[in-house]
Amino acid sequence: MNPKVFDTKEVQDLLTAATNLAAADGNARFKQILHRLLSDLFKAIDDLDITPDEVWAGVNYLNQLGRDGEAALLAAGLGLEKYLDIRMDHADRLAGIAGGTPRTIEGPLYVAGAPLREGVSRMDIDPDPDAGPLVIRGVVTDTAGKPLQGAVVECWHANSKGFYSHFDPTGAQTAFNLRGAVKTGPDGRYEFRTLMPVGYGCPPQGATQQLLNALGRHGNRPAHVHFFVTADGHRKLTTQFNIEGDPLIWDDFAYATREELIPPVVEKTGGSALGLKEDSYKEIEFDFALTGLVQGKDNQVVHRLRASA
Ligand code: MBD
Ligand code: FE
Repeated sequence: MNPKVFDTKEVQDLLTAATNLAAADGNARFKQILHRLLSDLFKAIDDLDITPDEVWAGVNYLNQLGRDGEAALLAAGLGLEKYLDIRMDHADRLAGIAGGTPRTIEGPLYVAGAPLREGVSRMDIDPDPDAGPLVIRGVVTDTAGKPLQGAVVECWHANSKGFYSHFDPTGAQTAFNLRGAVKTGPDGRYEFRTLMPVGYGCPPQGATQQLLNALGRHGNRPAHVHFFVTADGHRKLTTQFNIEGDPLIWDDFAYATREELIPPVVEKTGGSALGLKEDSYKEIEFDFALTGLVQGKDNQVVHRLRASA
């Protein structure tokens, strides 16, 4: 038995009533979106003969997802966040915007409020015996290669366990460990002195991993470092780079890897003079090129709920 009722007047009237589509009250944009999404859900139930048990399993899953606070994590894992990037990339292509450092997803683990330093920031506050020193440095430019003074580079990444401060399930990290912000001088240069991160894994008991298990997927990311880069007169860049050589580099559960975002890791000595925990350290040079405003506006600023400390 697979009753087809979606196209009946009764069901279409129900969708119109549930989203208050015929009335002037409420938010018109919200009503339009919800009507479409609810219609697509109803249609899928009809087409796939989704059972009541399956519907209630899904409803219950949403409750669990909320209790776990993982809706934004699931959005990354389902490729929804990557999809928004694909659309912004395409919008840029259509607008003839080129030459900037490629964007990639923000992810759910940014925390606002890291102390802003001039030129250089030491990001590792807590000891992490399993992580070696890492220097990340480069220059912020416009798309013509001109260094940008007064640009702000924000950086955040995981520790040697793949955990981020503020979200660490072991409670081991202090506020803003492995989180930094630097303002560039006239040379446009920024530098972060930190520790080598390890890839993130979804909480094994969480709702996101539960869903991934049902898909036969893992919930891991290769080692990576996140950035926001802002400068007057330019669009905010949200990006990451990957640590080259990570076995998961092309098997990221959040689909954030891009060819242009895998800089070489170089072995260096002289870390003691920089105050690093060992004289031997790794260095990643990574320059950021920012695109200009579009008709005077930053059309790629994303508003979303973010943690702050
Ligand atoms: C991360 O560290 C991350 O960057 C993303 C996108 C999702 C989960 C954890
Ligand atoms: Fe991350």
